[in-house]
Formats: sequence, C-alpha cells, structure tokens
Amino acid sequence: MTIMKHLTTCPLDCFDCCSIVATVGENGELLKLEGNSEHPITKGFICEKGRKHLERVYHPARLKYPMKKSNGEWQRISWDEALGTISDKMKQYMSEYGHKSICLYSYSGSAGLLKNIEDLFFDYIGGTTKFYGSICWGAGTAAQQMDFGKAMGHNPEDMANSKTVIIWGRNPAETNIHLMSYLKKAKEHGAELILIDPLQTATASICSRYIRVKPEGDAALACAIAKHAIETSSYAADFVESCTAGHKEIIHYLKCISMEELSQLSGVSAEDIAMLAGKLTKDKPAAVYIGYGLQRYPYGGAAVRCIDMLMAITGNIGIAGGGANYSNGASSGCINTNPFGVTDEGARLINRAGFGRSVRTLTDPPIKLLFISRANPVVQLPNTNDVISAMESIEFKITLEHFMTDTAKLSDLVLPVTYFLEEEDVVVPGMWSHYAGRIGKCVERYYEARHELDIYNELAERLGIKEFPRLTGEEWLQLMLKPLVDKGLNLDELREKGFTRNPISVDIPWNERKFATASGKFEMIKVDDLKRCIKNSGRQNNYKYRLIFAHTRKSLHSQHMLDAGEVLPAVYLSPADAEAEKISAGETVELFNNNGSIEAVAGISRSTDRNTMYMEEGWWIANGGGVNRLTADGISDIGNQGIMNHCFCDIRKTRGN
Ligand SMILES: Nc1nc2c(c(=O)[nH]1)N[C@H]1C(S)=C(S)[C@@H](COP(=O)(O)OP(=O)(O)OC[C@H]3O[C@@H](n4cnc5c(=O)[nH]c(N)nc54)[C@H](O)[C@@H]3O)O[C@H]1N2
Ligand SMILES: Nc1nc2c(c(=O)[nH]1)N[C@H]1C(S)=C(S)[C@@H](COP(=O)(O)OP(=O)(O)OC[C@H]3O[C@@H](n4cnc5c(=O)[nH]c(N)nc54)[C@H](O)[C@@H]3O)O[C@H]1N2
Ligand code: SF4
Ligand SMILES: [Mo]
Repeated sequence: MTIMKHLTTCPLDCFDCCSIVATVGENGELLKLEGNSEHPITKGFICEKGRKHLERVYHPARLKYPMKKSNGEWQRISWDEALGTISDKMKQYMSEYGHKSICLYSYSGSAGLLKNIEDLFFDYIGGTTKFYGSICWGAGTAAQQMDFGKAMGHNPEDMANSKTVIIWGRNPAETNIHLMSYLKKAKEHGAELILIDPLQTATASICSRYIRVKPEGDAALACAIAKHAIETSSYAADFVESCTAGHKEIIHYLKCISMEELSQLSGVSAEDIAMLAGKLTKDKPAAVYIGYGLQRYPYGGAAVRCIDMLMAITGNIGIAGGGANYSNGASSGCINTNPFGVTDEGARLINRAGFGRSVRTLTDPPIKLLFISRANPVVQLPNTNDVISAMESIEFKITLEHFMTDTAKLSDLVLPVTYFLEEEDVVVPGMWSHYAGRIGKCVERYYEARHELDIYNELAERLGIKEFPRLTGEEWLQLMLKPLVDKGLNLDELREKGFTRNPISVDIPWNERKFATASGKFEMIKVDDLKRCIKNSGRQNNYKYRLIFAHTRKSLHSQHMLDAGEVLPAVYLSPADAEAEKISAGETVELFNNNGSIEAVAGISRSTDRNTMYMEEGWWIANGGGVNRLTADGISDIGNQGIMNHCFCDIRKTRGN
C-alpha cells in the first residue's frame, strides 16, 4: 500500500459543509485532514473541529464494541446478542403494549443522507412514536416558509454586490467561518458591515458598527426601522404594492405604533434606527444574514417574519446583493428520503422540545423502548432534569454512538457506529452552502463499529419486516438523490471532485418576483400576530438575569466537549453586574431558577450588558455542565421550536468561595 489521498466532506451540522482531503498511510491509517483547495466556498480551509476528526476517529474513549449495562456496570457483548436483545424487546413491547410503545429520537449528529434510513426503518415498523419540532432553527424556517414559501439563501459570492450587510443575531466568527471571508471581501470592496446582537460577539470585530439590541427586541427593532422608512417615504413602494400581500394593514399599523415604544422595547436609540433605515433604503443593495439564536424565543417566528418584512419594505428582496438570508433550504422536498413512498399514518408524534413533559405523561401506551441515534438529548434538549426523569421512566433505551455520552450512559445498550471517515455517503447542506459534498470512505471501520444501515437491515431481518428494502448504501443514495439528479445534479463530478453545485440553489432567490407562497406574493406578517409579539416579547419575570447560550467555535454542540475534562463551564457577566454581585473572575458561582441549577466559573465580559449573562451550550453533565438544566421546555409561536434562549435565572457565589 502507498500513501493515498481521499476526498470527503465534514458531516457536522454546520453552515459550511467543508470539502476535506484525507491522507492515509501505508497501513491504512489516517495521517492528515486538510481542506480541499478546489472547493469554491470552503477553499482549502477547515476549522479546528474539522481537524479534530483525526483525533476523534482514533480517540481512546471511542466505543469499540456493543455494550450492555448490567447491574449498573458496562459489559462488552457480541453484535448477535445486542441485536437479538433489541429485536426480542421490540417484539415483546409491541405485542404487549402496541407499536406506539417503541420510540425513535434522532437529531443532528451527522448530516449524511443515509442516516435518514433510521426514520424510514421506523416507518416500515409502522405506528411507532416519533418526534416533531425543532431545537435548532424551526421558528425561523416556518417564518420564511410563510413569507416566501420557502427559505432560500443567496449564493455566497453574491455578497460582492452588497453595499450594506447586516449580520442579525448570527455569529459567523464562531459558527460559519467561511462566511467571514465573504464578509471581509465585501468590506474591502467598500460595503458597510453592521452587527445587531445583544452580545458584542467576535463577529463585531470585522463590523464597523455594532448595535446592541435587547434580547427579544428584534421584532420591535425591525418594525421601528420599517416605520422610519415608511414615514420618510424612502421605502420601496413599487415593490411593496406589486409583490407583497398584506402590506396595507402592516403599513397602517406601523404608522400608528409609537416610535418611542419601539425604541424602548428594542433598546436601540432613535438615531441608530434612523441610521439603519438609511442604510437599508439608500445604501442599497443591502443583505441581512439572520442567525438562529434570535428565534429560540416564544415569539422567535414573528421576529424573523419582521426582519423579512423589513427587507421587503426596503426593497432588498430578489435583487443582487440583497436578501433575507436565513438558510438555504432550496433542496428541501427535492431529496427523496422515502423512495418507496411508505406511509405511516398511525405514528404518534410528540413535541421534541417538550420531550420530558410529553414522555412522562404518555400513558396510552407509555414509551417502553427508546432508540436514540445521532443525538445527545440529555445535554441538548431543554429542561434537562425533566428529560432525565423521563428517560429514567423508560424501561429499555438503546443509543447508537461513537462515545459514552451522558445520553449513552443513561441507556441500557450502546451500539458503536462507524465514523464518517469509515463510510460512503452524501451531504446536501441546507443551512448556507450551495454545494453538495461526497463523504468518501478513507479508513477501515474501527473495531466492531457498524454503519447504521447494516444495523437496520439486520433488525428488519430479525423482526421479520420483509417490506424493508434490502439495498446497499449506494442504491439508497441513487434513489434519494434522483430528484436532484433529474434537476441537473452532476453525480460524476460529485464522485470525482468530492463536491458539486446543488442545482436547486439559485444565485439570487426571488429575482423573478414570483414567490412560492399560495398567493405568489411575499406575505407580510399579520397585524394580530405582530401585535401579540410586540406586546409579549421580552416580558421580565422574577429572576434578575437573562441567560443567553452561544455556540462555540471549539465544539459542535456537545461533541467536542468530550475533551473538556472536569472543568466547569464559564458564565459571563457584565462588569457592572459582577461588581453589584461582588463576584470576581474565576470564582465559582451557582446559577439557579425553578428548572434547576448548575455551577459555573464566573467570567467578566464587556461584550454583554447589565442583566444579561451568557454561556456556551454543549457542556457535558459528566464534566459538570448541562446548561439545559436551566432552560424551560416551551415552544415558539410557529415552527414548534424550543425556546432555550428565553431563560432567566439568578446567580450566587457557591459556599467554597
Ligand atoms: N463552531 C460551531 N459552529 C456551529 C455550531 C456549533 O455548535 N459550533 N452549531 C451549528 C448549528 S446546529 C447552528 S443552529 C448554527 C447556529 O449559528 P448562529 O445563529 O450563528 O449561532 P447561535 O449561537 O445559535 O446564535 C447567534 C447569536 O444569536 C444571538 N442572540 C441571542 N438572542 C438574541 C436576540 O434576542 N436577538 C438577537 N438579535 N440576537 C440574539 C447570540 O448572542 C449569538 O451571538 O451554528 C452552526 N455552527
Ligand atoms: N441551551 C441550548 N440548547 C441547545 C442549543 C442552544 O443554542 N442552547 N442549540 C440547539 C441546536 S441549534 C441543535 S442543532 C441541537 C443539537 O442537538 P444534538 O444533535 O442532540 O447535539 P450533538 O451534541 O451534536 O449530539 C449529536 C451526537 O451524535 C453523535 N454522532 C455523531 N455522528 C454520528 C453518527 O454518524 N451516527 C450516530 N448514531 N451518532 C453520531 C455524536 O457523537 C453526538 O454525541 O442542540 C440544541 N440545544
Ligand atoms: S465543522 Fe463546519 S467549518 Fe468545521 S470543518 Fe466541519 S463543516 Fe467545516
Ligand atoms: Mo442547530
């Protein structure tokens, strides 16, 4: 064997979808991972998490064998015993309690298309319990579906045409690093970059202006800017009249509402509101890049709808250099994850963000067996304490994993699965990138790890589900990708170069001014929905502090917190709050509210303001984390989205200090 180079794609749930070149040594061992310089967006650069795949694939803590918990101790077992136990348990529960006693929980651990087979496998079992709703981007996605008919993002290259770029509640310096190079280039060409965020994040460093909005103040701010544009007659009246529906009512409402109230609700001064209106109406084209943090609130959907409305009122939709960029869901509905059209109308659906509450209260039948894949719900779902007690009420739990996560630890059986470097698959990203990527097998599988598809095939055999198609991964991929291939996806290029342009993505969405809504027009948010949002957003409660969660550059959610060691997470307070609480940097503190409490190390940061603290999400409970112990399991106005950023708590020093 000689040294080989393989092309693959990072499957993490990230905007960027990096193309990777893997170097494999003479003995088949992975030596190096680098960015593929041929890729037009990720351009030969991968982040530290991308490089860390090298460590993770051979990590000493990686699961090697199926493991079974017996009397609280983990024991290695054979695959035959593991799959035999699972199929026996499934049969037993299904015959005693019915199919609904079997439940699948999966989420965003890996974006490979083949991973979707888990859902299909449960459809073939039929009538089981599954989850709906989002803990990620659901409210904003629903908002853009209502406004445009579909969430579509501009081609990243199109930013070269923008004169103004507003980064609204998004933190690409940590979460979307390749967007940063486009922002820098736009700035070099004279575009003005503005950040709107309650936190002065790392992204602020490349912006010429930073606008501190109050948490949940976005709808009020968008309305204030739109009101200013309307009242100064600088808005895009032609576009509004010919291409939007519901504008008369909204314009009337915006004229009536008080500017002082909007300024007070958003925390943004009248001068800054006027400045932003000027940018959007005069320094056009203007693009906005909307993040996901601002929609993890009770009125998160309305907030995104108001930003969309602002971009429509100022005429920045459907033009080069413009756009209300939230995600790139262009191919949603164009990947056939159910190629044989199996229907599962009997499935029982329960809300994801309300996991604990729903699971504990289901009685007819209760959930007896929970199958978890690509997810770490114990750490990532809101209201951890409730999630844990719900999990404990379930008799048999199986987790498919690479590592013994907090969720795996609570399970009865843990199955080791292959890492993407050991698999063939395809990723068609929906968050930002316009390129599909191929996952190419680089190394042999680790010890006894198995691909999920093999696991489902064998379970189908053992459960006697004859209808479950016994196809190879390649055959499934061909079927899943067929609608995209029919629209021009170049499979040969995908195979050879490791990436290819997604044919459904367009450079400038809506440039023909025909929207995918039922009316064919851009739909303005309804006045009643807006009123409700403005009236209720940002309501304070009994706790002194808001707590915002940030995604960190170091980790994809909980995944890279594996190596954090037993270090407490940090919580950051403004200097004024630290002084008022007599808390110094480095002291151990307790954060608490009626959902729970956690310990953290205090940090003092000028990036936040009084009464708003922030911390990173993803910290393992095993390492003293579990930030979702503090979050509530409410649901947003639209899109069934978890509202983890709507979190309030108090802080005190722990006794040790
Ligand atoms: N390194 C890294 N990259 C990631 C991830 C990761 O875990 N690590 N996660 C990936 C995933 S799954 C996702 S969903 C994306 C998320 O990508 P982003 O949306 O960029 O990140 P978030 O941290 O969710 O939130 C972004 C910002 O929202 C702000 N925010 C919070 N509340 C409000 C508010 O009320 N109004 C406004 N205007 N802003 C507010 C926060 O201060 C934060 O700066 O990142 C992806 N990329
Ligand atoms: N408080 C708070 N909570 C949040 C957020 C927040 O901002 N604040 N962010 C939310 C967001 S945006 C998201 S997307 C969710 C993420 O929620 P999850 O998807 O549950 O989070 P991860 O920590 O990425 O866990 C994924 C797990 O899948 C495993 N895994 C990786 N690849 C594979 C594979 O190929 N097969 C299998 N079977 N397993 C695999 C990983 O080892 C990891 O343990 O969390 C949400 N939770
Ligand atoms: S995590 Fe995102 S930025 Fe990092 S290598 Fe993977 S796709 Fe690229
Ligand atoms: Mo997410």
